[in-house]
Amino acid sequence: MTSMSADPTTLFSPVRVGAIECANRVFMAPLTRCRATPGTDAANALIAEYYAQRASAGLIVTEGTQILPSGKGYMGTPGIYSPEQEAGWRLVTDAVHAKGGKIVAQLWHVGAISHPDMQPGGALPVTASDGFNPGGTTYTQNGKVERVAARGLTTAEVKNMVAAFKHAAEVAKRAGFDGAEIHGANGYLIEQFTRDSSNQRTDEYGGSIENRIRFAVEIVDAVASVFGADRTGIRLSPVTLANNAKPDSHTQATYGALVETLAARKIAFVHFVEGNTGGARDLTGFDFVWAKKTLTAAGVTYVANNKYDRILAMHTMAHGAADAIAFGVPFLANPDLPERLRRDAPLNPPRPALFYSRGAEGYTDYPAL
Ligand code: 8OZ
Repeated sequence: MTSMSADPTTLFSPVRVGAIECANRVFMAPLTRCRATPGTDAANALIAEYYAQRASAGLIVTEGTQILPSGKGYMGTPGIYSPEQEAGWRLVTDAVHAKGGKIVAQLWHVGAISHPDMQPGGALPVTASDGFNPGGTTYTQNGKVERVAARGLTTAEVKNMVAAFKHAAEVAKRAGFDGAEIHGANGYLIEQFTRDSSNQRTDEYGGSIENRIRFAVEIVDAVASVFGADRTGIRLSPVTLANNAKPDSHTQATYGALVETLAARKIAFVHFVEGNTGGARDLTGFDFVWAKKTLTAAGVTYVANNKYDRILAMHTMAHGAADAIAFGVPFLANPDLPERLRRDAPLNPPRPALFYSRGAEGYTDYPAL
């Protein structure tokens, strides 16, 4: 063997993720692309073509899909709660499966990251605690707007939210997905509950670590009741500062307790943003090596993500520090990324101006080798 890319035991060997048989360990990370059909927020033929082009990924995690209208935070993101949306996702899963791929739906609620302009009835966005404002600006149908202070969910509403995640999982299952990834990362609703920097609740969903992780764990159990724990995963970003998220006061203790609970549940996988989402990997505060060992001991797949390139991915696999690597931006411009990495072929450069635009340009027009 003259090239690392020829080694079948690392990035290019099959892996079983819970009950999902994946042909290789080059996974496609969730990527927001804003191409849903206006009005219905449904996936469509163009989105199906985009994912089918990327079906050689060991596993595709879809872009974030809002579980409710109130979970939407950006123009053009797809939903996963209505019959039209179920039909749209069926186009996607059929197209990916026809090419031999595997695909899980990412279930998402943005919480306070939304804006009244995007909320049903112009209501305040919802979050863990009254008055939480992540700050910054967002784009709505009314242009660039400042974020506002969100409204804390009542205890009864939190339970309804867990039920809404379960409903979304049921839609995803009927639409033909191989499983679901719960979006527990990047400063969105679940992370707003997890961190004491955004959760000041006094009910059973706030205060102690056990209480703050309860929302995530109940959602995991709800989704697992639909798909089975062996087709349920979650994405976590213990140290991210995405969406202006402030660190938890005890990152290792909080996320460590969550990881131990997920290990005990024997879910299919935990997908880690190892650093600041889309940015620096040199943030400290969480022991990802410990997480890998803890999850591996329980038979839970560790999916690593954030700024991986070919060399870092191969090195990480060679050292047993991950079971699979999720690539985001590289997959966007390279539909055949696993083959390009295997051959050490050049990568198409991405066109950031078209990440969140509309239509096929910068979306389905990237050539394969
Ligand atoms: C980029 C733009 C909009 C949303 C995330 C779902 O950060 C996102 C997202 C990323 O998880």
